Amino acid sequence: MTSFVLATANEHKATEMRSLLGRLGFEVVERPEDVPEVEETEDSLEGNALLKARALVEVTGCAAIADDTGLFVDSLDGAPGVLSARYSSERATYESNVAKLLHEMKEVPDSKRSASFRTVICVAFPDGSSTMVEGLLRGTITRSPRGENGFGYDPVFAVEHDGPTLAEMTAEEKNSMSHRAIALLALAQSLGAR
Ligand code: ITT
Repeated sequence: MTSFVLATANEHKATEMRSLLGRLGFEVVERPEDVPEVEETEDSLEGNALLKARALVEVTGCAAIADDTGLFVDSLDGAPGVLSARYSSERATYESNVAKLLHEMKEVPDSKRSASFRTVICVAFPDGSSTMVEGLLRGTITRSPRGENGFGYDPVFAVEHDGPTLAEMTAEEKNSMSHRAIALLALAQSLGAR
């Protein structure tokens, strides 16, 4: 069984990845607690995913898997994008990021509220090689937060206009169609062909 050290320090992302990777037949090794958080200094999801995966390979000597995700809003020219975690400030919370997003979009009509979640998954191996895949989920930004599940921007992201937000879905429902699920399926296919 292929096993990876999980590079994320975000427990919400880690929970989704454990469940999705387990279903695809991968074994997940927990990130050692004493590994410092990697600063995301690159200006692309690909660059940051590679940084995070390589940092864990260096520390553990094992294959590592990292996810870098952003929300790209069309009417905001792709913002918050790569800066999704720190959109409202360096000490941002999920709530402050969502509040800033809704504020920036208050004049944007329903017909122009399209957005995408994009996840880049990178697996880095001890021999220096790496594999990168992506998953894209299109949807729209709602006018106010709805739902208690999920995390981050889930309460304001609906896949279908007037449909439930990702935070109104169960974990199983989100995992059956999310950007992260699509990326991990692509990873399983890519590693199968390796
Ligand atoms: P690590 O770098 O340690 O993995 P992070 O929280 O910085 O954790 P990202 O840079 O990948 O992770 O994600 C940026 C932000 O995007 C994250 O803090 C959330 O606010 C948001 N986000 C990521 N995945 C999401 C999802 O599935 N649903 C909603 N929001 C998400």
